[in-house]
Amino acid sequence: MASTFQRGKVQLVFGAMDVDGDGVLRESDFDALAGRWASIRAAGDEEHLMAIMHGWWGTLAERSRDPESVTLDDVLTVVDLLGRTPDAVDATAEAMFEAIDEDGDGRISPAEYQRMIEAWNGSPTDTTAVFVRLDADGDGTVSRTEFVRHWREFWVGDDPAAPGSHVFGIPPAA
Ligand SMILES: [Ca+2]
Ligand SMILES: [Ca+2]
Repeated sequence: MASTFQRGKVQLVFGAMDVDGDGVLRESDFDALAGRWASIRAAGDEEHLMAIMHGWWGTLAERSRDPESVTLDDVLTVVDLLGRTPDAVDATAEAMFEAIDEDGDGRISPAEYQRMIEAWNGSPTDTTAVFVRLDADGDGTVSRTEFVRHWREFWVGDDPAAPGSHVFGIPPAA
């Protein structure tokens, strides 16, 4: 079962994915999110991004009570399942890393990270402070290893102080 903090964390990302704001996730939300992200990217790889976002949608929809619309409780159920299958979490981390790393140099730059957050939030966001914490070794970029660790923390962990808890912004404290 998810703790209050975990629920708040997932609610934050759920709100970002619910682009039309009707309280459930539909395939159209993922199309809109991918479109919004593609439109501000330097990469110009809309198809690749669409494929990744549809992968996400598939993961959620196939475990949802109604495969056409996914509720917050459905997402929490998926998160619960992911917590018991570390390989599945790592697979989504790899896919997300590929999506964020627009220029494919194997590192997430501050600008790449900011574009991801702004696409997901749908508004300008100052990501400087969070990025510094995500860049654990302080080399100015988030490596694949750093990202996978944060991603695991975000979906499986329950520590409000962990940098990984802030991958999608600052969730409400427990
Ligand atoms: Ca990069
Ligand atoms: Ca780093």
